[in-house]
Amino acid sequence: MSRELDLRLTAAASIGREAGQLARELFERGVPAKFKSPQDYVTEADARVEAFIRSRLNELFPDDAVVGEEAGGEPGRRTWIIDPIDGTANFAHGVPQFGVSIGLVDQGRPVLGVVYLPTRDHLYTARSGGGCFRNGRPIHASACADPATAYVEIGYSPRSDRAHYLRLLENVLDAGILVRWSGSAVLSLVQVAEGSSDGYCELFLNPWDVAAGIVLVAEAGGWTSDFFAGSGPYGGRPLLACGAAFRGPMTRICSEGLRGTDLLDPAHGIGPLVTT
Ligand code: LIP
Repeated sequence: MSRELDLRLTAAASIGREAGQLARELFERGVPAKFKSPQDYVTEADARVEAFIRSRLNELFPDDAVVGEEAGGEPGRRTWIIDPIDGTANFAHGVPQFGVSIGLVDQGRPVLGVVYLPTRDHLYTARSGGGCFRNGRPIHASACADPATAYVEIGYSPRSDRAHYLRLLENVLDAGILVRWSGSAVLSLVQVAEGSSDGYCELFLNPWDVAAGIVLVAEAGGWTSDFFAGSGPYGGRPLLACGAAFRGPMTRICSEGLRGTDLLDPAHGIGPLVTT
């Protein structure tokens, strides 16, 4: 298995880098944006980059399933989950904060993650049990354990329940945490993996937003909620991610903010409530 994974990691890293170069060219050239629904952007670049990644994966690993944000797909025993451009709203506004994300889920468990941020030329790679790397150098999640010094990202899209989001935000602010939001789940997750932020929470995410990033965080010594708990969340779910030392405070603060909502149902992978 680890040989097969290593082979896939090498391939995904090279495909991710090439896909990111294409995304960057299209970003610099400028492509028109449309809306899939209010505030949910898509550009011609999303479809082109996804088609490129799909064709390369299909060519190299014809027995693996592929699920992507733009063209969908059916999961299989081993499934590549791809987000061609995460941070599309940033991309569409000329903000150079977006990334290509390629994850691999084997029998329901995420085992490999590659994220490439083309405007920074940062390539993040990890596979189960192998550590996490940025441009080939090991990276580690933060050691922060104190909310009063923590910097955390709280993501939002109109798919999140607004009342739940506001309660969560209020709780996090009350705890003294400094809150920011980059506009890209993938970017938020690599920041947790490299320790440039201490945590990240978003109430509604799709598997392509997180499949790669949660492997990066886990392999960097961080923690995430179990997004892939149960029988395959190919719909939206919440996600919590942070450095291992911040897991207690982060889950307590977020859980308190979400008390009384169905988001703490173990089926979502973030319950039960942690109070330590
Ligand atoms: C977006 C995420 C963002 C989240 C949005 C959306 P896209 O992905 O990165 O963090 O808030 O719901 O999923 O559309 O830019 O690939």
